Amino acid sequence: MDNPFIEAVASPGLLETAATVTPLGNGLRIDISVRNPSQTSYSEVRAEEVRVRFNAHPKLVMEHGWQSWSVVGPRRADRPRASQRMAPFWVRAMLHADPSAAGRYVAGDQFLLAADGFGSDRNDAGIIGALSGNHNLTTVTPLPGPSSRTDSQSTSLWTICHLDGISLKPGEERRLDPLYVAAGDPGEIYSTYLDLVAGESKARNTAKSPLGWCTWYHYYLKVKPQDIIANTLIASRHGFEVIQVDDCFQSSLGDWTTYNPAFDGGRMAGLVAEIAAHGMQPGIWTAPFLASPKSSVVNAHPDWVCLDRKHKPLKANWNPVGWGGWGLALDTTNPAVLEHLRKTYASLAADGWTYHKIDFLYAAAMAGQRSRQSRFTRAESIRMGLEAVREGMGEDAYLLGCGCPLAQAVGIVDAMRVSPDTAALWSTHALRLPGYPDTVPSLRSALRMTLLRAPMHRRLWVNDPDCILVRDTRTRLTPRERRIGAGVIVGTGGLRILSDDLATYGSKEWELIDEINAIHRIFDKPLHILDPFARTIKVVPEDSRQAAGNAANTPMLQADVVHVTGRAAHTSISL
Ligand code: 9PG
Repeated sequence: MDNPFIEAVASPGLLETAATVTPLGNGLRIDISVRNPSQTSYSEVRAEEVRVRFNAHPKLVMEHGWQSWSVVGPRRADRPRASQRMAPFWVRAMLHADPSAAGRYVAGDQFLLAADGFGSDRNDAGIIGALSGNHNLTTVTPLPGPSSRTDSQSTSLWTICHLDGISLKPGEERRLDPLYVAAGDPGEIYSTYLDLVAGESKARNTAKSPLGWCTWYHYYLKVKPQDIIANTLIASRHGFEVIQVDDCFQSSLGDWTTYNPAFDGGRMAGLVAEIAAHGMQPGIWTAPFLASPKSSVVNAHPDWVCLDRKHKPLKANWNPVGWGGWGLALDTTNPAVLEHLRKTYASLAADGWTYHKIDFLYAAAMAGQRSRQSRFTRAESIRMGLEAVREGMGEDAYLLGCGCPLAQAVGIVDAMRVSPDTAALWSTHALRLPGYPDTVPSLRSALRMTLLRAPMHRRLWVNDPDCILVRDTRTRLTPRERRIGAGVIVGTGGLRILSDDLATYGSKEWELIDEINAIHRIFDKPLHILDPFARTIKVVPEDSRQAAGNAANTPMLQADVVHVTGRAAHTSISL
C-alpha cells in the first residue's frame, strides 16, 4: 500500500505522531505512537483521535460493526444507511464504535475488507485493520476525499484510532494498537489478517466447542427451575456438556448473587448441584457492566455509573419487559467497580458455575463520562472490566462473550457470539429498528453474520453462532429452514447450543442432532471463506483449503442465505 498519511487531532494544542512501517505477512504493519511535544509543564493536551489516510478507493466493502450483534455484509462504500440517523442514540452507541458516524459513513470497526480499490490499478481487494484492541477502538471508513487520481469525488480509506480525549502530559507518549494493510485475494487476506490478530493479541483459541443447552430461545424470561431440571435429565442422556441458565434468575439487573423470587431463586444452589451431578457444566448468564437504577448495586453506589453528556446516568439498553426499564452502564475505569466485578465472579465461581455467558459488554466501551477517562480510552475501559471478570472467575472457567466489541475481548474470552439473536422464525418483518433490520432477532440474520465471521473461529476464539432451534412446535421455521440453520451452525464449527424444550423432540429431531454431532469435528478448525463477496459463501476448513474446488470429497459448507432477501435459497454440506 502506498502513501499512508497520518494526522492527529487534539484539543487544545498539538500532538506529534510517529509511525514505523514494517513488512508483515503479505502486507505492512504500521506501529503508531502519539506524543505531546510541549515542554511547558502546564500544557496537557487531550488526544481525540489519530487518523490515517490510505491511498485506496474501494467501491464495494464489507461493512463490519464493532460488536457481536452489529451488521456484517457487503455494501457499497458510498451508501450508508441514512435511516440509522433516526435511531435512538443508545441504539447507535450500542452498535457502532462511533455513534455519530451511524448513517453517515459505511464503517468497518476493527477492520475493513474491500472487494476492490487497492493496488496500482485499483482493482485488487484489500484489508485494513487493527492487530489488537488493547489501547484504542479502531474504525476504518471510506470517506470522500482526495485521491491521487483526477477524480476528486473519489473516496479514500481513513482509519480512525479513537483516543476518546485522554490527556497527555508534556513529553508523554502513547502507543496505539498496530495497523495492518494488505492487498490480494479477499478470502486469503481475511484469514491472514485474523491469524495475525490472534498472534498479536494472544488469542485463547483452543477451548472446547461443546454441545450444550440454553434456557433462552424457548422459555425466555418465563423459565422455572423445574424446566431446567427436566431438560438437564434429557440432555444428560444425549452427551450434552453444558446447561446454561440465561436471563431470568437475578433479583435485579446488576445484582447477580441474589435471586428473583418469581424464578424460585432459592433453588439456584440446587440447580448447580443437579447439573453437575449429571456430569455437565453449570452455565450462567450475566451482564457484568449493566445495572438497573433500581438495583442494590446502583442504590449503594450511585457513583459507579457512567454519565452521559448531560451528566445523567448513561443509558445503555432499554428493556422494559425483562429489566423493568433502562440498563445503566457501570464505570469500569473505577477501581471500586473492578473490585466489585472480581468479587462477584469469584462468588459465582465458588457457587459452582463454571461456564459464563457474559452479555451486553459494549456498555463498558460506550461513549460516556467515566471517572478516570483522562487516563483510559474506551478500549482500555472495557479491557479492564473484562480482565476483572476473568480474574474473578479464574483461568479455568469457560468464558463466552456476547454483545461485545470484538477486538477488545481477544485473549480474554474462550468463545464469542458472532451474530445478532436468532429466533424461531426466518426473517422478521414486524419488529424493526430504523436502519438496523439485521439486528432484530431472526435465523436469517444470525446465519448471515455467522457465515461472514466464520474465519474468526479457532483463530480469535471459538465462534458462538447463537442457539440451534430445531423444534417442530412453537416455531415459524419450516423443516427446511431448521435444517439450514443446523447446517450452517455445524459447518462453521462453533458452539452447538440447543435452546428448545427437549421433551418435544421426536426421532426426527434427535436424528438431526446426531447428524450434526457426527460432522462437527470436521469443521471445528480454523475456517476459510473462498470469496467473502461471492453470492454463495463457501466455507472450507483451513487444512483442506488447497484441495477446495478440486477434490469432490473436500469438506465444504456452501450457503447463500447471505444475499437473498426472501426465504433461504440454498445450503449444502459436502464431505
Ligand atoms: C437475554 C438475551 C439473551 C441473548 C443475548 C441478548 O437491544 N438489543 O439490541 C438486544 C440485542 C440482543 C439481546 C437483547 C437486546 O439479547 O444476545 O442471547 O441472552 O440478551 O436478555
